[in-house]
Amino acid sequence: MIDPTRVKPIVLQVSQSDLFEHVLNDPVLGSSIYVNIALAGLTLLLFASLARGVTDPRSQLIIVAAMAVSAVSLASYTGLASGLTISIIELPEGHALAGETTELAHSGEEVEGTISLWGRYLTWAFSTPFILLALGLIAGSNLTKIFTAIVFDVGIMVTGLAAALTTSSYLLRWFWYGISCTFFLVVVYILLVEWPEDAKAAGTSDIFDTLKLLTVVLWFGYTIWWGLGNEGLALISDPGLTSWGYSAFDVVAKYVFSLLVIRYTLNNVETVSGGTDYGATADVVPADD
Ligand code: RET
Repeated sequence: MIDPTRVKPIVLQVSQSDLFEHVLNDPVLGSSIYVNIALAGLTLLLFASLARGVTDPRSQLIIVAAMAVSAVSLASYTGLASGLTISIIELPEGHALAGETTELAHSGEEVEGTISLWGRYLTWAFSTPFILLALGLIAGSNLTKIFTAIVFDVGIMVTGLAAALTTSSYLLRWFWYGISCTFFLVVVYILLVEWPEDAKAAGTSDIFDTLKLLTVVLWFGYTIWWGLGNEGLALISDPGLTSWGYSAFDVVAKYVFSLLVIRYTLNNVETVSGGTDYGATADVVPADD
């Protein structure tokens, strides 16, 4: 006979506090989030102190773009840590984790469904445009190409969010993924074909080629990781490990990237500069203090 005291209760509803407590009590999942909150905060302070003396408006714009990546990241990971941008979702039939339950780390209760850190994809729609803005400015590219890269980039993230949250059909999850990858190819084309030409003309090829390589390799990494992780084929089925993969990519794609951008800008203000009236909206040159 089944001993009723040993059967774990299945709860149907989880609250935001449950998800907050779950993250807090799951060391792998929790650390993948908390480490990034700390890094985002520290890099923000570091970048602000490094950039204190910069007065050239175009250099400032590049630095602000790089700093905005850390600022969005701080908000993004805080959303995940608080349980605000996490849900338990029931994956559709056909998915390797369909019918799975999740044991809540703080209470031991079982919930039907698996955990989705969907806030990641949402906030990438706000952080990655700043990465592309910094890259496009360093390459000396024009507004049309920067705008195109950013529009398709936001498209990648929003359709990626849709892929993660679609629970009605397994096929449709991959259909969204396919749309997202198609948008990604547009961004890859700009990064590998358009901007290197612009960077050559701007005399910034050295740094641009390094940043381009770092970005393309890591961005493919995110794309493949989604396919392998708990939301895709679930070859890596643990949400904590899947989350750590993204967190590790983030360290290089955001913080190392921004550090390289800011260091280059600080050391090459003359190359990067567009003059003191860059971006001015009137004929009067604004004061820089
Ligand atoms: C998803 C899944 C759907 C297909 C593709 C993806 C690509 C994501 C990328 C993310 C980059 C994130 C960065 C974050 C830094 O803040 C959404 C995983 C193509 C490229 C750089």
